[in-house]
Amino acid sequence: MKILYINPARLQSGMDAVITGAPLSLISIAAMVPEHDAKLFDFKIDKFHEKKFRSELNRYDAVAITSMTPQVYSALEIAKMAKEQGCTTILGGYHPTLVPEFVAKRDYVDFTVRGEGEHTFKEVIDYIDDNKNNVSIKQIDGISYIDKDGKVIHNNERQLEHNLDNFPMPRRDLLKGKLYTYLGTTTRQVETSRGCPHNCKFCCIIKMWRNSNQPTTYRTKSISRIMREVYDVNEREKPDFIFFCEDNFTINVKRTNKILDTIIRSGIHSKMHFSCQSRVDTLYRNPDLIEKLYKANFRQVFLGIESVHQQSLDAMNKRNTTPAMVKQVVKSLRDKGISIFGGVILGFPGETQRMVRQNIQNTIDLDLDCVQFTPITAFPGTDFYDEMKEKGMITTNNYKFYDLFHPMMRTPQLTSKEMYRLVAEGYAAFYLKGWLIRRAKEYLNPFGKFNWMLSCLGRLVKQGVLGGLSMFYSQGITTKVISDELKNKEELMKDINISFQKTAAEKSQNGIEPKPLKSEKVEAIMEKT
Ligand code: B12
Ligand code: SF4
Repeated sequence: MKILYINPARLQSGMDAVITGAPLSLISIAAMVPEHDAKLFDFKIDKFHEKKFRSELNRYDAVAITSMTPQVYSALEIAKMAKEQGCTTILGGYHPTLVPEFVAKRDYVDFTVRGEGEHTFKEVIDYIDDNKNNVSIKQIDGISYIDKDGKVIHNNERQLEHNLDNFPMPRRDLLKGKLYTYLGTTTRQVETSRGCPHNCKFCCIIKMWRNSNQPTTYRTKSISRIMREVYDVNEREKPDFIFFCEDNFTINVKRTNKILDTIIRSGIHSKMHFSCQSRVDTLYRNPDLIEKLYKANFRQVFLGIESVHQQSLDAMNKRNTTPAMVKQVVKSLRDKGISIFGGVILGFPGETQRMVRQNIQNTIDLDLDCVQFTPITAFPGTDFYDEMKEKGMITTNNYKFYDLFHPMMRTPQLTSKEMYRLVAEGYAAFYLKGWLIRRAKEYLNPFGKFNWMLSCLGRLVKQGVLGGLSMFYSQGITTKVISDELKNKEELMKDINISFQKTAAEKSQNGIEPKPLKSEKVEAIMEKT
């Protein structure tokens, strides 16, 4: 059989302007059916001409399309086109998992795959391919489809694979010739674990990687498997960076240390840089980890900073994080020459316009290398979404706007229009008021801590700076949108400074220690097993 794997269109706004990540989802499921012909069409990279694309579709028996929530209309459009050209259509990924009905009810989608894709995809392909195993469609766990009476059927859920090492290596050969970049650097993703033991209010990871009879699921690959993947990427593609792409690479500190030690011992870190996503509380409690990350040539860390307001952090279920910890961790990382891409959530319920502006100003003061300001977003399929819907806070059902750039909800304090204005204000104040000069001074200094940037500076400027700026201008983001309130820093931050210092002082005076992390309990459990 011939299978075309499809990554849907680029988004107009948000991170897509500065990052083009390879679809690890598609190359992971493709690895499960190596006996079938495979090709990857990536709308973010490959040129699209409808006529040509349709005639290309004629050559395939099946298409496998991935979709996050804001891409879902594009994914459905492609599925419709593929069906018209006679292909069997299979859709999977975040949105089909979180809101399966939305996808499965379309008569041009043959199979909607929910949750972990590998085993389900293989069974679907075997089923389409003359049903060699002679199973009934009802026996394929993890799919939704329309039955012959026109009813949407959701089969039993697919249990997660216990041992991630049992999955074959992703089909990286399918990425050949496509230029995937993060802020201009050639970057490839490697996934070392799935799931997360935390429970941040706004996050959909927990719903994605979970057996419904368990509160949480966290699974890891073995270190030898991770190293095989690192070597495979290096040999094939020699990227500037490998990005350990799971949302929290440092969940289990002992395991993270082992991975870093192995990387250092192997010497592979002299061939490329690494980056990962981590949490402030983990790095705060484990400063040695920052040292070791640096030694292993990690030069970029994605951190969820979220808010300068403790009340928001608490309400987000990030009670273990304080603004003082954020400040400390950011300083420690940057002092070493590790750049930080921070995620900051604007307008969490309870935050007024003034509080949001304080959050923006605090982000500027932290002097992060890059920031993504996200209007508080409730992804459909999460408990947070249900709660916000019940309270009448959801302002649009158009998933196009669920892109972490446009607001999709309001709060008791902010309308969605005000929220959008604040996002624009945040980006303008952060990036258009001296950021470029500050960064250039650091990155262009051949003797400075960030001199590792020099090798990819041209591409960084082209994609990271010019791509980002042109996205801002296309969205009407200029310095004109910065409010007088944000311009008057002293007045704006006067109460923040007090509570900021108070938090730190309180902690040292009272000797208050943050509560043990749930992840540390998980570590203890994992050590025993
Ligand atoms: C790396 C990453 C990116 C990269 C690369 C994206 C890419 N092309 O894959 C970049 C930085 C570009 C990115 C951008 C965005 N991202 Co992103 N990203 C991730 C991250 C951290 C890892 C994704 C990954 O590779 N996982 C590993 C693979 C193997 O898992 P997977 O993709 O889920 O695929 C499995 C299953 O879903 C399923 N499956 C998936 N597709 C298909 C298709 C078929 C046919 C089948 C059968 C099965 C199947 O099988 C796979 C194997 O089990 C996830 C969080 C996470 N931990 O997953 C967020 C995440 C997916 N991103 C998210 C979002 C919102 C975005 C942005 C909208 C943010 C923004 N405003 O810029 C953009 C959208 C970009 C776009 N147009 O594609 C959300 C999605 C939420 C949602 N409900 O859709 C997540 C979950 C982050 C979060 N915590 O909220 N992202
Ligand atoms: S730590 Fe990251 S992945 Fe885990 S629940 Fe929080 S936001 Fe989601």
